[in-house]
Amino acid sequence: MNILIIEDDKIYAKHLCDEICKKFDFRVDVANSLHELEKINIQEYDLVISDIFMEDYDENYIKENIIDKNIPVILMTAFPDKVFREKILKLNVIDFIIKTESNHFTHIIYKLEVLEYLRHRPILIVDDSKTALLINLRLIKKRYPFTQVITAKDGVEGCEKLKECPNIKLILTDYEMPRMDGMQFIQNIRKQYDLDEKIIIALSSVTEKHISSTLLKIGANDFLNKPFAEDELMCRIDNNIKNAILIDEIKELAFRDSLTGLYNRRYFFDIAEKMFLTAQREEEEVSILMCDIDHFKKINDTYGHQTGDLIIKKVSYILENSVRKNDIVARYGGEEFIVFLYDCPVRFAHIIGEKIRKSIEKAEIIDSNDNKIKFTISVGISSKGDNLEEVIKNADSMLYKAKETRNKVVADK
Ligand code: GH3
Ligand code: MG
Ligand code: MG
Ligand code: MG
Repeated sequence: MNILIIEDDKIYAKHLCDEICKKFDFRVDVANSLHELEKINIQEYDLVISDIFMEDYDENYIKENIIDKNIPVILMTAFPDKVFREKILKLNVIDFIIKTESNHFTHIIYKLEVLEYLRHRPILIVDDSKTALLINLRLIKKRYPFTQVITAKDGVEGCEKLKECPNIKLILTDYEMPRMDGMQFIQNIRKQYDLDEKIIIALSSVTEKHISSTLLKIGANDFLNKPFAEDELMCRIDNNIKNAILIDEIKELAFRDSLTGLYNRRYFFDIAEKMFLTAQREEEEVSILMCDIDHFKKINDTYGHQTGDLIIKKVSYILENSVRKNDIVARYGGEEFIVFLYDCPVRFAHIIGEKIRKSIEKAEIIDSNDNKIKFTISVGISSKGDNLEEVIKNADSMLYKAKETRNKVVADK
């Protein structure tokens, strides 16, 4: 994203710019005055974060020069009063953020995180009322301008859309609908997805006392009574998405090996067990590759542990880039790796193993003392076994055989 910050407090602008650059891979420019702003082509930016009051500059200027040109804007102000708030919320802006001493930039950073997170994760709106659908659609497009919005007219269509577009993250659903109502729709989603996988916000105008708690109990993440304030829905969405981002981060920490970024052993077993059962059901063949760096102890002893780490990272990189996206590569132990190849008979796995062995044989690393170091791995492959553990055990025996010569691939044929 290309971001423009318009702010006359130079220090504030600089800090905000630094914070954004620290966190995101965005290009950020700053304009500190109207004079600087007039030299800039605003159309080049995906998003403008702007102060409201500057010399010769107020919300009317912003309205005419930025908002009316359809550039997404986040406004910042230190002094929002009630009248001003009302006025701002009527404008076509993503949000307005209150500058305070204590929160520094957290609100803006959060907002950018949410916008970025939803950039590749569509929002699904389900409602049988065309008017309600249109109002929510407009609201979402205004508040989340980088997000694709998908609509459905009832739960049945909602389920279809979810199947067609598996990366939908957030669902806004009405309660009373024909064919499949909100209650049944939420129950259907929860059969397949946990609370953190699909976020559901239920919206209803039903005045029945227990409807909100019932919807929450069967699996909605949040609930809003219709009619609701536009800003409130946005805040609920943002809070739920913030939680989702935190959960994703925690999962990443729990599932990934910190040195290589590969999946760790625990996650490997978690996911590989499931994939193995699916493969058995669908009668697909899977293969396991066990890889181990040769004479690694000697490399560590000669060049030091840090150099050893560089080699582990290089091997990980080659492994990950030698297999398909839906195969799993994990760090199994210190200098041992495991690869799960889905829908891959052992003879193909052998070809892949050989390709990996050769790539690693060709690679080299240069460490901090300018040592050029080459390294090799041995690979054991199997697809034999009634369960995952057996296949791994067989691949391990093949690795043991490969280690008789090293820099070798042995497959269980
Ligand atoms: P072989 O060819 O038989 O596999 O010999 P090897 O020396 O590679 O095998 P061995 O199992 O004897 O030694 C593995 C070494 O890997 C020992 C351990 O200190 C080192 N190691 C394990 N984890 C790490 C790590 O994260 N970083 C580094 N640098 N070394 C590690
Ligand atoms: Mg309805
Ligand atoms: Mg080993
Ligand atoms: Mg080794």
